[in-house]
Amino acid sequence: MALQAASWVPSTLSIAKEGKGIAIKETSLFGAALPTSLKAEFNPCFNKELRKKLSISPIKAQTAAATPAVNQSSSDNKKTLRKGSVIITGASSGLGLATAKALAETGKWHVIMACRNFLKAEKAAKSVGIPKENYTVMHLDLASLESVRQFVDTFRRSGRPLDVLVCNAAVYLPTAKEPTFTADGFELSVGTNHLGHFLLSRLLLDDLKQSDYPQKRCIIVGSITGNTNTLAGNVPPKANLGDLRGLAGGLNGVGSSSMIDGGEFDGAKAYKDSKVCNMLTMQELHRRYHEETGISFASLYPGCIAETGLFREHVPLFRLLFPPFQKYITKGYVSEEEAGKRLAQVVSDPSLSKSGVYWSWNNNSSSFENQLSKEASDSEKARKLWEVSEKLVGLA
Ligand code: LMG
Ligand code: NDP
Ligand code: PMR
Repeated sequence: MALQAASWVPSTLSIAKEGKGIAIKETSLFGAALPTSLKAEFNPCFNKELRKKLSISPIKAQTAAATPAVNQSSSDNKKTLRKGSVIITGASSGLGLATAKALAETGKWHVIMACRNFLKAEKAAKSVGIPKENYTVMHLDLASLESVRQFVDTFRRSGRPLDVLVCNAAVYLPTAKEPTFTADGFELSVGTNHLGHFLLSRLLLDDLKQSDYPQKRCIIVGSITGNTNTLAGNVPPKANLGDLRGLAGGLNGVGSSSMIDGGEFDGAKAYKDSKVCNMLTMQELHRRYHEETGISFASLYPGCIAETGLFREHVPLFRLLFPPFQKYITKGYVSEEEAGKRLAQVVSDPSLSKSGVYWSWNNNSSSFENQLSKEASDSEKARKLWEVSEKLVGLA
């Protein structure tokens, strides 16, 4: 079992060298053995894919970027890397904001905060002390495909290069009894978390391709709760995309179900399903574009950031008990600051440049390549998801 929060993992988990995956000798929770059904499914095809290539991408000569990646300092002839340019969706709170802060503080990154609430994002940036010259807020509402297209236009008109895209924003509606919908009529959690980001990343691929930055990356935030090879992923309701019949029907709750698998609406399940879509999309992007473009695609589980805005719709008792539960019982808790540093590593650390990887951290905060669940690494499902999603967002 690949326990992604890994608080009780280090003693039982050994991470083999490059590409050999993760070998679990024995795993238990509070001393009780976990069922074998929870063990990580070892997927040789996926691992082969991961092994295929280290993604230190070839540095190609480029002409389109606004600023050259390497500035020649005339005085001492020393080569310095220009500031990287990174778009982070949902950077107005939680993980996105903490990542923006961590990157901007280094002075090496200009962060484009792609947010639905312009004023909130400005205030958030100021409140955490991000230097003015290191960020720009641009409006993006992922719950509207038109807004996604407008954002891409605005970004292009800004003349900034795009070196890294971070698809981070998400909504979680665990207490909703009835589905709500995006401007285009998709169930809100999958519409925002998956379809909005799917269109965004597809449109911005061209911009990433044109970047002359040494390492260009596209990161989609995943989660442990979408992975049924973990304990957290087995807390009901479990993620399951089924045969994607609801998604193929448009997720509109009218002619078809509002759930991807065609079932009854369940807000917690819709969120977990959307995270599976995020992780599948990252792998499909990797298969289709990594070799050709040199872009590295990655996903991650940053740890349980139990106090973010993600839980704003949950019952107050949950919001009260969840942080101590994660801190003292599961030990999967991480602060926003720590989680932000982890995502910032995936953005900029040269040692995390491998493509097609789902990153996690152990309780010493060292990163490792984690194993996705069977469904979240199913390449046939990833292909089907890609094709259905393309139709829904108007790309096919
Ligand atoms: C459902 O809520 C929603 O109803 C549904 O719509 C959907 O959204 C779903 O998955 C999403 O959630 C269920 C949720 C709400 O209840 C739970 O699943 C409980 C989990 C809540 C986690 C808090 C546990 C509290 C533990 C106490 C922590 C104190 C820490 C102190 C530190 C001690 C140091 C030693 O329920 C609630 O929000 C109310 C929660 C009421 C919980 C009652 C407490 C029971 C105590 C249980 C102990 C927990 C141990 C868990 C171990 C599990 C082992 C397998
Ligand atoms: P937050 O709610 O704090 O942050 C979510 C961000 O997404 C907010 O900035 C929010 O904007 C933005 N957002 C929501 N809807 C839209 C939209 N339609 N258009 C644009 N932006 C939108 O939650 P987290 O920081 O916890 O979540 C960030 C990511 O981390 C998510 O992908 C989540 O799935 C993932 N994650 C979180 C974990 C956790 O324990 N918290 C664990 C694992 C993964 P606004 O400020 O306007 O509401
Ligand atoms: Mg979970 C290994 C222990 C572990 C971890 C790392 C998480 C992470 N959770 C764990 C265990 C448990 N959770 C257990 C044993 C329970 C039953 C008591 C439990 C319950 C629970 C609930 C009700 N957990 C939750 C919820 C939520 O509503 C959150 C959710 O599922 O959102 C989709 C959640 C989470 N648990 C996590 C993480 C990271 C979440 C936040 C969701 C996410 O971002 O994916």
